[in-house]
Amino acid sequence: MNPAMTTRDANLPAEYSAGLDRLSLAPLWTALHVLLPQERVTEAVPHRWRWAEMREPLLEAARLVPLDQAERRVLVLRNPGLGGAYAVTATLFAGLQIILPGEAAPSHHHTPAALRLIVEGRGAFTTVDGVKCAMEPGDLIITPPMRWHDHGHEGSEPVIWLDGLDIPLVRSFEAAWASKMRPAVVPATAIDSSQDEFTAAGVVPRASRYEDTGYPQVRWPWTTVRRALEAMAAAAQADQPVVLRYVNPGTGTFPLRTIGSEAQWLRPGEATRAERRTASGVFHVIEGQGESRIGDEVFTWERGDCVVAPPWHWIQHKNLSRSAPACLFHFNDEPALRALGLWQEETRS
Ligand code: 1HN
Repeated sequence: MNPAMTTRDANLPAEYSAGLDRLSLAPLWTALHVLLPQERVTEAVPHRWRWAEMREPLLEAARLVPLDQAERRVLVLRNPGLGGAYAVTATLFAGLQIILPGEAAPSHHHTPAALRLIVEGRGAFTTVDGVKCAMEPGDLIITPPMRWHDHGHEGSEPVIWLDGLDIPLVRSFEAAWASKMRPAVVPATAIDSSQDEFTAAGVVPRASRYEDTGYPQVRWPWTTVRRALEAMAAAAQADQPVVLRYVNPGTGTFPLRTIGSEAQWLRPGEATRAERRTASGVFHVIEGQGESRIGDEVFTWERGDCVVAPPWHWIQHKNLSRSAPACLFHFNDEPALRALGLWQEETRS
């Protein structure tokens, strides 16, 4: 916790201090150590949200709140250290969204970047600039800044996904803005058209049939990513972590400018070496059972759980199964930190 900021120097004449106040001026010397502490401090704390405790309240929200009224039916993961802010870390937002068969969440666009990681259910889709993206458990879909998007559902069971956005970061620039909602658009094709150009690693279309928005790929199916992780795990040395980064296939760099995403495969019994980074982020369990140490806290986890890691906390994961792999999805603010010259990482030897 930050100590309170003092703008008054008790050693100064009261009249002088009052004069500064009137001029909207303040001495820096009373606040410098708070603005620039000598150790990294975070108000965000490590925390875990259990899927087993979130699922019912989400289904209940779907019974209680009509989508016409909510527009987006989301329960927000609020970091207990951030004083009730709609934020999971100082820069990131996380929430779980539920949509029922036959519902349509209207179309809009906004300055914050967003991603979705599908947690449960089949038959829903997100339309990004007219491109229909099927939502299957474990899939990643991005909706980049200012790209129109809506959600629909043609299936027969509730669909729930994790939303990750950079809203707190964008709000700190006072740059958060969204268009008015419009009715959901009819996608350009009746079936998923997100996978017709980037279907294999190492090859890209010489000419795309899509408009160049800077975001050539918006959906990464879990079946593809899981297969890649499994192949990598089979070939990797036992002491090498098995982690894949989601990238823009045209540039090989982060698909969004502010939010990075990774998928990690933990072999049976594997424990990772502790790492710390200046990035903050959220881990989400796609499959398996294990535990993560974040700073001084240890959280056990299973499928659907979310764990938040504040910046510069030592992070270590363990797969507690002796026979099955575990898969973690992770999103973070690494691209934003890199762009600002603030990226740093360490691995404990
Ligand atoms: C938003 O637009 C979506 O489009 C989800 O599904 C979550 C959280 C805050 C602000 C906008 C969506 C959001 C959001």
